[in-house]
Amino acid sequence: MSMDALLERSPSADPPMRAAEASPLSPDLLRRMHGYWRAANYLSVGQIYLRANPLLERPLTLADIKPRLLGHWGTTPGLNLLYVHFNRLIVEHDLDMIAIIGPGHGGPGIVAQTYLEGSYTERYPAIERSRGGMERLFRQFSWPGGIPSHVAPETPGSIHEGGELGYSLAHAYGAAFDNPDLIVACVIGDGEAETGALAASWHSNKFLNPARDGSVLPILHLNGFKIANPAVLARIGNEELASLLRGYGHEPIFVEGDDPMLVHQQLAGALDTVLDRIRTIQREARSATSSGVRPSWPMIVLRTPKGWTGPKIVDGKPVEGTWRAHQVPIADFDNLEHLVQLEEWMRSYRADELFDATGKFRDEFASLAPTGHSRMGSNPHANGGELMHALALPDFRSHAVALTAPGGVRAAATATLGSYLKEAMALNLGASNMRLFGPDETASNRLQAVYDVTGKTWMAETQPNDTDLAQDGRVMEVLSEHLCQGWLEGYLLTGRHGLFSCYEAFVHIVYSMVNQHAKWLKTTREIPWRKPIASLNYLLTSHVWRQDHNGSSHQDPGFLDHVANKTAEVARIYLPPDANCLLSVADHCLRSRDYVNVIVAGKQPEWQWLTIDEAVRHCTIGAGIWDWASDEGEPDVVLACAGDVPTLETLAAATLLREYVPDIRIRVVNVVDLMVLQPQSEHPHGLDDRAFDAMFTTDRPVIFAFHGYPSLVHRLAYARRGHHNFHVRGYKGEGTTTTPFDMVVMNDLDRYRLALDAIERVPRLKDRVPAETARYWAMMERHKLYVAEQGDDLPEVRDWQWTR
Ligand SMILES: Cc1ncc(C[n+]2csc(CCOP(=O)(O)OP(=O)(O)O)c2C)c(N)n1
Repeated sequence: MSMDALLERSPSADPPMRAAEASPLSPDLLRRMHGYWRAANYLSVGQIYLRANPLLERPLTLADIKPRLLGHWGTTPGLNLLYVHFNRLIVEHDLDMIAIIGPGHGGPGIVAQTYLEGSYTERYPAIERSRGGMERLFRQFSWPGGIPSHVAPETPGSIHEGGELGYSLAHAYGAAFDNPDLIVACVIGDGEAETGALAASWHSNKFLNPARDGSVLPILHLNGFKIANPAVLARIGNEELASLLRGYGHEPIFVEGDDPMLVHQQLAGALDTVLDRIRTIQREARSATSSGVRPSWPMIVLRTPKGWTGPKIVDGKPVEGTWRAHQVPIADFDNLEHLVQLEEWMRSYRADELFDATGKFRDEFASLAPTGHSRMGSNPHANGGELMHALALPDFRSHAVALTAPGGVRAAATATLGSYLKEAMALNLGASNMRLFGPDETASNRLQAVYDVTGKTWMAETQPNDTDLAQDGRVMEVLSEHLCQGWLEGYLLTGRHGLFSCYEAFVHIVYSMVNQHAKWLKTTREIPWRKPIASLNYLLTSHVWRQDHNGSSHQDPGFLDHVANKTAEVARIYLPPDANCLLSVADHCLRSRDYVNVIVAGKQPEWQWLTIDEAVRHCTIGAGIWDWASDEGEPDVVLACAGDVPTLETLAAATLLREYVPDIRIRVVNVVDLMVLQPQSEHPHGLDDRAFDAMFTTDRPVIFAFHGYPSLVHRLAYARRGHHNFHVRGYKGEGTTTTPFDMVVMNDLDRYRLALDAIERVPRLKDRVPAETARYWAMMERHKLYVAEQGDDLPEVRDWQWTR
């Protein structure tokens, strides 16, 4: 097919393209591939049902059946079919290919396939390719202490769990970026395709550059049903579906049927066509005369029955080809008819033709599989740590803000980071292993310096006034937090590095995705063959305290609570108080492995507190007493803070307190690494009790100004000796379009409130409380009036500067 034909998007009136009726598979190859598929289906059913008698050497008895039947059959035969056909393609064309399985609940299929190809036994030697090994393979599935029912981290060749549907295609693109020779086959469930994340993911093809990236081969698996309902895309007719997919920039080829022999031929032909098109697209894009025009990428729509080859009718109700096939089609073995039916089903695969008497997969079928790293279960891209190289990172000190005294200069933290990221990006251009991800906010978040060295990836149309768009850019901007997260996860899981910068309030959109990634990391730490990968780094900016102009929709710091719930092995939260601390923290995070790092930092010009050397020391410990802001000796009160705006308010409160009560003794403690608050027994970053008590005291009031919801500080510090003295101020859900200072006032995090909090809690100042309370309310009145009339903060607040 010519490139012109490829580039020309088909008018929607064109009939959907069906796979040719030719027979690319020779009779012998067809027979062997069909045998391979039967073997995989047999092993899948065996895993769901059997604890013994794996080769059915004697009639099944109830004792052979697992007491709890857990697993998903419905999607599995389709996955098995595709895997066998991918294998043929890999072998015939010497492909570097991995598969992402969207319906990850089809775990038994992928486990069976990696077992048949030998990858599984190499990772888990006890699961031998023998009768005993097969029995253990069956027994361990969905068994306490065994393996999960999904395509889990434990499954060789997987970078995608699939338990939570929606992220397969985004992961696939993340894996393909900067892997020019890799083909990422991605099976998408027709139910999964209804999710928002998956629906957005089709647009990923506008960000995939065929000249430097690999390819993604989406296969929409129309088995027609979900758990209990038909799937939308299976019921809109081929023409409408083809129009939809073409609208997304794909040219679909339909493979449809329920006669295995015909479907094998059709699918093989479709895959040959698709591969041919992918290669044509890549050849053109990589040629000196490339048009640079975005191609229409091929894809396959596979319409086969759900639960194909399984029982057709159970208890008088249709099962194959219906939603009833979704999980365990035959259950309840009190009914002995069911035992007979299961045995008939399993025997229909004729396992004795496929496995020899010792349980070994017969060579005539086994030899169809690729070998070595070509096997999808052994492809190193799916164990990204094996391929990962550390980033070349610049000396962050050379980007530091120069400071002669605390509070002597203002700087924008994220812009400072931007200059560091620019250099980091430049240093790794050659390695092509670093990207920056963001939902249309990189410049808004002040990281635009990176555009000096790389543009924003863009394969769609351009206009003369566009700026910084580039087909080979390394900044990934798309207005979908799901896509940013999914792409980055796929990129990290295949051994590369990145950072996701996001408005703090909208990162909540990916709550569920970070859950799944954190669980993946936690599990992989326990799997010896899974090598560490680069951490998932978030830079949350445009944060709650500086979203005064956008109002309450843009104000919510709760992502910290969410991440703090994740396992201590994985979760890290940093609140650098100034630009130099941000540099130190970001450099640390980019070097770290297997964590979810959340960094919160503002983008507005703010007062700077620490020199770069002080910042490094401070961030290394994670928290510290700021001597320059503190009085010597035992304090009357500890003013603690975490976050840039709370730090500013705390220091301003210290100034006020010294003005109100000249002999007051204040200690200022700043927390960068939030997890220092937890006891060491709960988190590896926790300060040991003695250091914690020495810092916060055990008997003085601690007024803690916190960036996020106050309850989080209490949660983390509740077991500390002095916790009952902690009085935490933070976001309490008050917000609107107002001034920056009014935002902190609305949430009682302002300097005047913090100062009054301190006076109220220092016993020797008890008598002053009524007068100070009156002063506070007078101040609040003045503030509110000024803000309402002038539309700006009081000059003494706006122009406040640290002096001591
Ligand atoms: C986000 C999400 N919502 C709901 C579920 C529960 N669930 C598991 S499987 C399934 C149906 C999946 O249908 P489809 O993607 O078509 O897969 P298949 O039919 O091939 O099993 C549902 C709703 C889930 N796993 N993830």
